[in-house]
Amino acid sequence: MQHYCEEELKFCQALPKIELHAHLNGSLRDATIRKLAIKRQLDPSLTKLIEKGDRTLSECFKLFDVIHQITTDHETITGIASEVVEDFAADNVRYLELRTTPKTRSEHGMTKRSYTEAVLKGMQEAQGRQRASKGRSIAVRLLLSIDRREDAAAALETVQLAAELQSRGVVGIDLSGNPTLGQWSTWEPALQEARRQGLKITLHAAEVYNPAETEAMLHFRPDRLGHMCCLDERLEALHYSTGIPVELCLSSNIITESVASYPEHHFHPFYSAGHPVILCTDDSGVFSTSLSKEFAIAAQAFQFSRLQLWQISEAAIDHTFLNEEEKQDLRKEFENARLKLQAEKCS
Ligand code: 6MZ
Repeated sequence: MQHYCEEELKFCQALPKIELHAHLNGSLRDATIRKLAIKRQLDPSLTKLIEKGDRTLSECFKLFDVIHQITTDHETITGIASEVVEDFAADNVRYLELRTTPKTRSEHGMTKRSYTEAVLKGMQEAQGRQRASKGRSIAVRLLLSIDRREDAAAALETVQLAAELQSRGVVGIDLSGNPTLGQWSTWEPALQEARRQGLKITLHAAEVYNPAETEAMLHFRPDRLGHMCCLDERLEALHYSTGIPVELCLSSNIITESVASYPEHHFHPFYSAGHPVILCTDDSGVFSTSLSKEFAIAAQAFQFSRLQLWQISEAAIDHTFLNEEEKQDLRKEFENARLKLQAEKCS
């Protein structure tokens, strides 16, 4: 069943957009995954997992482990980073904060640093091609993710790497991974260090019901939160009182069954309460979506007008991890896009 209308999708494609929650290895094109699976002679039983369809949250994490088996070397990492940036640019995303978990793979001579440099290389190549083709420009920054399977030392290594690479476009730290694993106390010291180093912080929170952890995360006061699906009344009130912006991913939460249906998604109550919300894709490849589709789905589920869609898109600029001057540049870009669309309508 399609949860959006084609006419609205066209409008959403024309809308300039900001993507703030996209995982690199979750954003791979289907065709790329298949090609890499063949090249790496992936076990056919694992290939089955790649076939699209609804998948629970735990199946999703199994799928990420499979994708990680086929995106192992530096060249592939650079290639997928470049392709993902191009896909967001083609969807009229003007600013992308891509996130990825730095990986150590001794068999490929890969360290967390060399992995991250391979990603940065791919991002730069795509941006260079975009500028050369005089296509739509896309600005990109990188967040380094701590996987919940990692211990305190590994988390700190990622934070130190991010701090060293700030001048190369790394702007923050994300905490993600299977929400049923690990303990908040393991990563908190590394996240405190990230804050001391001037990095921004976003946390996957309440993707499953875990009130003690969600409360600790809210008290930590990250710059942004992701998901916030499973809150009781007390936590919801605490969350509202913090004013921390939330990255919300409709398709991801529905497909993984964290939320029952689109109209019941918490995007709408958060938005209606005036709490800052940002529409994001999460894993556009794994969930067969795009940011334009997420906007079109929101339009249908919550009966948003085109003006509201535009306002939601533009408001995301405030919540990027850019400095004030860079945010101002993006606002100007949105204004130019608005004038261009109006002129096209009148001609
Ligand atoms: C939590 C998620 C996620 O880092 O290898 N990831 N973590 N919840 C989600 N909701 C569905 N989707 C993706 O990209 C894949 C990794 O991102 C995290 C997981 O740790 C996954 O292994 P990278 O580029």
